[in-house]
Amino acid sequence: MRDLTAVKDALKNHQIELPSWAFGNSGTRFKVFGQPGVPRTPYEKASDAAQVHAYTGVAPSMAVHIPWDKVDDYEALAVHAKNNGIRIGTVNSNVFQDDDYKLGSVCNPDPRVRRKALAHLLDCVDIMDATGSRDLKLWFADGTNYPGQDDISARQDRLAEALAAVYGRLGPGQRMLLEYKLFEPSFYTTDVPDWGTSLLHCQALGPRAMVVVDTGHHAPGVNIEFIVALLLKAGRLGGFDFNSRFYADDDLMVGAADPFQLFRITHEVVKAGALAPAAGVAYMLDQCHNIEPKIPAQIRSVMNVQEATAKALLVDTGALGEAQRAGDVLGANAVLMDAYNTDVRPLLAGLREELGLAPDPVSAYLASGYGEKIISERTGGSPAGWGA
Ligand code: PSV
Ligand code: MN
Repeated sequence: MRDLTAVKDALKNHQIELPSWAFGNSGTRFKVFGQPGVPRTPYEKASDAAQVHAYTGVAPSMAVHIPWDKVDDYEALAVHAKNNGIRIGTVNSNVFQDDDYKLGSVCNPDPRVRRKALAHLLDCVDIMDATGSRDLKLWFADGTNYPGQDDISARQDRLAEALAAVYGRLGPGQRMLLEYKLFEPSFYTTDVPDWGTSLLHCQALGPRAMVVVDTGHHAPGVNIEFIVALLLKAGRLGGFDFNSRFYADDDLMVGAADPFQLFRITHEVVKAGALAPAAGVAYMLDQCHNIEPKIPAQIRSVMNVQEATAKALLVDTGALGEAQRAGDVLGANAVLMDAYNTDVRPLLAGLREELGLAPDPVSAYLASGYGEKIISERTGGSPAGWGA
């Protein structure tokens, strides 16, 4: 696509979802460095997420993680989000932070623990009903550390049984997104380690079960855009958890470690016509900001996704197809690289001005005084963080 008006229209319609947990304190297993002014409640997280949308114009929803974002009244949380100009998006389940889950959650050999985990997943669908969320995102820490520890195949049966129960509970228009992860916290087997496992389960369930690609959940060197292309062809790409990795599940800002990979991924999405919200691919961030200020880091991340997407939209598909059909290896590669090497920052600055926004969202946010305001206002209470 090279028609600039069409490129801008596509970018205006593109929506990126923010994770509530990006606004709370986070760290590594070595240390959590607390930051001043972080939210103490899910309501304050939504207020911070709304700032990101206010300055970028393309981040109108915030995903929640249960129980980190447990509140008494989810409808009230949805109303608060709406009053701040955003909505509550994907509901993420959490069956990995309870002593009962030491040997797994829905794959646990103990039926009592499996029932407890399933009850949580069903509660998450109740929350979706209250918030009006479309997607339930499932990630399981389940797996084993030692050969022989448990029966690999029986664990798959337990997983399938739980997934079927949750799928059966979904309301009209609701979807289930199944995320995979190569390893961690389990190191010998992981029960959903890759896109193939996730896809097999989704296909057994039905069309509203889809795969989530977290860009940090692969072995080094894996060609993620290939996975994306195949899932799109199968109609099973439910969404992304975007972040950057150098080594493992680093959760750094998307587009920071490898902006070229992000471009290659977005190129596959654009080619498949899957950018617009109606295509049903959820573009979510799954990040933690351990040492950098959180709201500007989310703004920067949204801009990184936008830049990669703009470049993908600028690929001259006609010339690319021609070069590919002619077997012109260097010509085809040059067409792609021309788009990647285009400086899209002026295009995006112009786009923001058309939307009535400041051309540079980070400096506009920093000049707004919001950061100072939350530091002075959020004094009592406990700052939110993992498990809070
Ligand atoms: C697991 O590493 C994961 O990517 C899942 O999406 C979790 O829900 C999320 O991280 C928690 O940060
Ligand atoms: Mn994730």
